Amino acid sequence: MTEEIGILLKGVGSFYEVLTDAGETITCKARGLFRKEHTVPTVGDRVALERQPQGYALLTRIFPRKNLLIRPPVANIDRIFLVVSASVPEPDWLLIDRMILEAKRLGIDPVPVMNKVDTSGQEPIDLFLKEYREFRPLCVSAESGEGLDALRSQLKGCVSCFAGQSAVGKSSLLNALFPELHLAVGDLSAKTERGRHTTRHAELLPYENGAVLDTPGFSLWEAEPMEQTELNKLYPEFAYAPFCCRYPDCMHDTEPDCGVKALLESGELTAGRYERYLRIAREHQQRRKHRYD
Ligand SMILES: Nc1nc2c(ncn2[C@@H]2O[C@H](COP(=O)(O)OP(=O)(O)O)[C@@H](O)[C@H]2O)c(=O)[nH]1
Ligand SMILES: [Mg+2]
Ligand SMILES: [Zn+2]
Repeated sequence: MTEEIGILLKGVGSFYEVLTDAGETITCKARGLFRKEHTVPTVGDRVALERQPQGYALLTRIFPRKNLLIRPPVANIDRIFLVVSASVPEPDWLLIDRMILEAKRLGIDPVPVMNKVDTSGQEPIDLFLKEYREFRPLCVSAESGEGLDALRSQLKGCVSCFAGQSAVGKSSLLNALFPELHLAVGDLSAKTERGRHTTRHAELLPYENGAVLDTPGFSLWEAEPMEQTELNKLYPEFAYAPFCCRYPDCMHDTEPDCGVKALLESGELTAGRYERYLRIAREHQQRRKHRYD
């Protein structure tokens, strides 16, 4: 039997739907061995399957995962859209900055998205574009359709998902991209969505050589404390410092000869992004100190 390779789109009971690299959707049953190995086939898994002369195809192998998110369970995410609102609710930028760091550590490409640009003036948009320019930020409106083509082009060829605070318009954006979804939107949807999560697992929607998770709702996942040198690498804008910091593990706080402080003084780095950075850096410093408590 020849093996075919594909991506696991969804699980329904003990059946799994796999989109093969040849573009066919095939319903499979899992090989009994997975249960013995305590391996749970997960949405997003790269899998091998073998068609059977009779009955369902068999899932025979799960390839090693690049990453695994647990709420909802999904493997091998390439890109995460971090959605904020241009008006209400007021963005929690600290949350966005933390999620950018966590995403990068997991090998996920974070793309900040400002939705509801139809409801705001230019000022919050300009600041957003400046602060997140290293992350190819997108400005969109689920309502007017503005910017959706740019968002669509970022969905191509990768496995992506949406995250962000409640009511920023994640469900509205998914509905705009996939009109057949009919996700509940608005105040009432908060409850509906929660109910939905308990009754049904997330699934991937195929989209132009890629796929999008139909369920937004990642909260912040727990981060291991980081070394300062690692944190420095996760701020791409620090690479533009006019000169290197005197210390390689510079926290860019009160140290002398700090290239990052020079960026701040020149206005290249905004006060907001810097202050949030410092707060995160101090937290990691504290957590490193108490790591073995
Ligand atoms: N004006 C405007 N309202 C929007 C936009 N996107 C979403 N909304 C509204 O914002 C509210 C929350 O949207 P929803 O998609 O449920 O947010 P979620 O909690 O992130 O999934 C709803 O009342 C939507 O109609 C937008 O682009 N413009
Ligand atoms: Mg929603
Ligand atoms: Zn420094």
